[in-house]
Amino acid sequence: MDKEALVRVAEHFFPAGSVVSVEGWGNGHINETYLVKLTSGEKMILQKINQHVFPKPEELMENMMGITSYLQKIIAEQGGDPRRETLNVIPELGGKSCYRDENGEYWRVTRYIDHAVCFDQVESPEDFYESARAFGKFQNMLSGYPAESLHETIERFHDTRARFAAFKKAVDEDVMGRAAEVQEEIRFVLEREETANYFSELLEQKKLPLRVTHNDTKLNNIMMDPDTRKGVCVIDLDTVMPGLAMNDFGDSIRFGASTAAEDEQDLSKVSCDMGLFEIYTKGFLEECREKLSPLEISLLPMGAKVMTYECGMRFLMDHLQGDIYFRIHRPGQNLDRARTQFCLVADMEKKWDTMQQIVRKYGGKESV
Ligand code: GN1
Ligand code: MG
Repeated sequence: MDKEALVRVAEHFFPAGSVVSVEGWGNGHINETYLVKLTSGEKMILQKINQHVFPKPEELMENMMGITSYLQKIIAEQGGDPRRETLNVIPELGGKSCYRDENGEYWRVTRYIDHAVCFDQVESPEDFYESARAFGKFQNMLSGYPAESLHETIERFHDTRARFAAFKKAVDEDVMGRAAEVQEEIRFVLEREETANYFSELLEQKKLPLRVTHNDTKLNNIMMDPDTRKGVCVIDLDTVMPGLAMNDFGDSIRFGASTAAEDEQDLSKVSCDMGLFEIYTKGFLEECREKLSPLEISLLPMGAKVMTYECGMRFLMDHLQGDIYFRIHRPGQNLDRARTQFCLVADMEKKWDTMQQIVRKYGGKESV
């Protein structure tokens, strides 16, 4: 989309003449994100919601308005800054939470958070610890939110068993003719069906509670203060829905405790760092331990494994289907991403006892 067209979109949120520039922003794989500068000197974030991924943008915005206003209230009560410590949605000039353009695309604006940065990789263990505290606090703050009022923005998002079935179908269909080249990776997924079923079975047995969870807790979905190095704001709220606490923990480990980038091609660089695993476990449990059951706490390592496995399966499935879901910047990038995830899963399997011990150490006395 050209710059003038983007400015015209932004002018549905701000008076004509007040938009100075609109430029591409951030590293998300799903929505299109832009930074808007205004004549007032203020900055805003403009996003086009990816409707292939989020087919009901209006429901998504209803969730987002509900969650952000709830969080703003709690943050203010706790003496924090509600304009900075959670997202603030700026409605379009007509008062709606988002703007639908003539092509049916949905756009939204949130206030830009000044003096805060996102990391694509952990720079120091302390940063990772602070991100754990921020996600743990997020879990804690939303523990009183009425989960039943939330729409499911992506159906069965972390239903790993359903994703396994979809994966098998994609392998059978092999629409791009790529399956023959990735037999080893396909086998890796198929050999671990019990990992795919693990949480689904416990949910069916009613042993696990559904909580309001973020569902996409990677390190770059949190903004940190570059001076104090503390977490400022949890962002990317599109997938906040009822889910499992272990998955929020696990997705953070998948991304942040890895010693390499998500799309690293040299797999000798990829492993799950136990020092980082420990520091994240400590920070996360310090903030939300009392909200979790002993069973949930004991399943945190399983959350890490399930989320990493699921994500690898999703990347591989997208590779097989022609890269229709995750944005790629070079051919084969989704396959590279899948390979790093499988490498991490295999590494976690080797380090399983250590992961369990670490969780027991921080899990409180009743943890199993
Ligand atoms: C996507 O939007 P982003 O880049 O924060 C994806 C996550 C994956 C992640 C992998 C809605 O997150 O589920 O774990 O990429 N989000 C959605 O990097 O599918
Ligand atoms: Mg993101």
